[in-house]
Amino acid sequence: MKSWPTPFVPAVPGHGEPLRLHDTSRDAVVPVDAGEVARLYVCGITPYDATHLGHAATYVTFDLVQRALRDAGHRVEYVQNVTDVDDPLLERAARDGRDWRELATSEIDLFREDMTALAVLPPDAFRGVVESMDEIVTAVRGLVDCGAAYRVPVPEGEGDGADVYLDLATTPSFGEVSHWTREQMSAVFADRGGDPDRAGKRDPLDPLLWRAARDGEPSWEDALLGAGRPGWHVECTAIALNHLGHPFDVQGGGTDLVFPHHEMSAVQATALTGDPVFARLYVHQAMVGFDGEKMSKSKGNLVLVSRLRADGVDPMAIRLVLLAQHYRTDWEYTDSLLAQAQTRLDRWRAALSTNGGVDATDTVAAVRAAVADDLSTPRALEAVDAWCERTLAGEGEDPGAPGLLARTLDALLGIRL
Ligand code: 5CA
Ligand code: ZN
Repeated sequence: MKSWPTPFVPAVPGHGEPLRLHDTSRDAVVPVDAGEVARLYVCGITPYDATHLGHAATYVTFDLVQRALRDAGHRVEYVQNVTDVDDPLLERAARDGRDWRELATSEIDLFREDMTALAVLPPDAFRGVVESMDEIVTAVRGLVDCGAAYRVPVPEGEGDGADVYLDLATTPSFGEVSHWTREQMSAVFADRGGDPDRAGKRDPLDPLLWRAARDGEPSWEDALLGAGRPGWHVECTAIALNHLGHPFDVQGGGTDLVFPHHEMSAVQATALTGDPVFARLYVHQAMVGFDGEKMSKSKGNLVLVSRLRADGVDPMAIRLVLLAQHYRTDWEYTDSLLAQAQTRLDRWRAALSTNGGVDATDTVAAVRAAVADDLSTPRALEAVDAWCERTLAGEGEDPGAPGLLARTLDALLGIRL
């Protein structure tokens, strides 16, 4: 599907340092070590409600990854999916008496607007599940063919097909993304879309690959699988393999996706390709909370990007709220964080609209170094604050400094003043 407009990214003299990121599977900060082309897959939205600040944090984080990779001289191939058919979307559409397709379309449109306003670089391929059905079916069939999947007949009265599950007993790499214990896995599986109590499964954690058609649910015909729709994880397995190949460099999303989603996407890919590595790095954005809980569409404790925009908040201030936090630390949104970001933005605007300022060479280097060091954006912001304070105090008369720093903020942090 179409994504959204690409903002212009100015060139900054010189080159960024090689990017280092925290890899969940090794629990260490490691060099991304991409080739000339860096390949990035980020898990996209399930479009049943509007973009909240947690989503925005995730997409801004991987926007920074893209910007840092480009600055270090890579070309970036970036793929993002849209879960435009899945239980939460169908449930919300049913609850609100709306057509699920129409709900998805309107929320995807709003997401595009939010991403555009936040100056997030678009993916090269923005792929919905519905439009990717053939590739996903091919992946499920492949898992059946190689003996990694089994069928469980639909319970009586619900339909006459069979659901298809991955047989985790056939996937020895299971656990290598999260390194969680069975207890940890079992504790969250049901809350995160799993069905541990489904009768007939070989292992309660086996993930659903294909859900046979039920009355009133959308389904797609397949000669081998029967009518049905895909389980969640296999969409990302199929879309990533088809659009990026394997292994690719970075698999991204929020920490709520470490298990089961990224674990299952990876084992399914390994079962299909024989390649033990699906993504070289698994990078996760910490959870953004509000009112004492993870911000989530299902809980409804949302601060929406579109609501803030409608209230007249400058999208660059929203972006600065996000950049003021390190992506690996959970945090809670408060109005005072927004007020601080607005104050900072005003300060930066004032300093960068002077005719001259302190030589910006060291500040540019400090911003680059901070971003390349596991996206240490709070440190990058402090370096800019320091330059602004000195410049506003009248130190320095370098006429090129404000322009150079403004281009750096635009290119590396996506802050356009
Ligand atoms: N469609 C699936 C991924 S394939 C999904 O998780 N959709 S989502 O709409 O629930 O979330 C979209 C992205 O935002 C995911 O990467 C998710 O990890 C991230 N996310 C969701 N809630 C938060 C939050 N409170 N803080 C940070 N990131 C979040
Ligand atoms: Zn995903």
